[in-house]
Amino acid sequence: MVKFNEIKGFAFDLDGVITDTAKYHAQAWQKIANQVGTKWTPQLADSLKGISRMDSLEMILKAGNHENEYSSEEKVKLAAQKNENYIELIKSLTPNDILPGIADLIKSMQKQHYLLSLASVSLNAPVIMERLGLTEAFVGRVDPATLKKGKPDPEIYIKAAQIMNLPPEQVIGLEDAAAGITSINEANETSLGIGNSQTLSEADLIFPNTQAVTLDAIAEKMNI
Ligand code: B16
Ligand code: MG
Repeated sequence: MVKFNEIKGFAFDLDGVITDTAKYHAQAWQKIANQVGTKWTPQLADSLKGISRMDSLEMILKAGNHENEYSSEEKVKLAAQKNENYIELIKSLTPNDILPGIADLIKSMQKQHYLLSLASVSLNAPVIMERLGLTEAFVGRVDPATLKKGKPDPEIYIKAAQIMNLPPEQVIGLEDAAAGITSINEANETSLGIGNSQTLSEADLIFPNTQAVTLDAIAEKMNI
């Protein structure tokens, strides 16, 4: 693992790291699952974290063996319907919805002149970042519409480093989902996982929750 003093930038996942939009994604998808007749389970909800909208729909259909029952057009309509449900739910987001410790972490990074970029596959990321009051803190974000492949492919984290003009070795990627950790590792960045140490066992650094992530704690883990 690289030493902490080589790090110059951080690439943030959004859902599960900066804010808990997962609960809104789950609510919105549950309606679609009911509609297509797929049983909604916490495991299914978990497996959709970090997965793009259309890929999530495919997984929901597959979980109920309905993958061959819908045309491409019908799938696009179902995904659009999910997004309408979701947009309704995120209307009430405010800076109070930033996960514990993350606003302070971002402030301390800015103070120490680290660069920050956003590596979210969510097409709704710009409006969410605006509502959280965080847009200005980031030098930029990867536009998920430009990606050939979503997480776990490394493309999104490679682009997140390029946005900061940094080589991947100087970047730490922060993620709550296993697919995201794989993406960071394959991009040759240092992976920081937030959550369950079993699910995130591939991460270079693991923190149990967002509150535990501070620059000091990261430095301590990397310099041993
Ligand atoms: P949208 P992340 C991901 O966000 C979510 O974890 C995932 O559940 C969602 O399906 C995906 O964004 C796409 O979101 O429908 O808004 O484009 O973790 O990459 O920040
Ligand atoms: Mg996430």
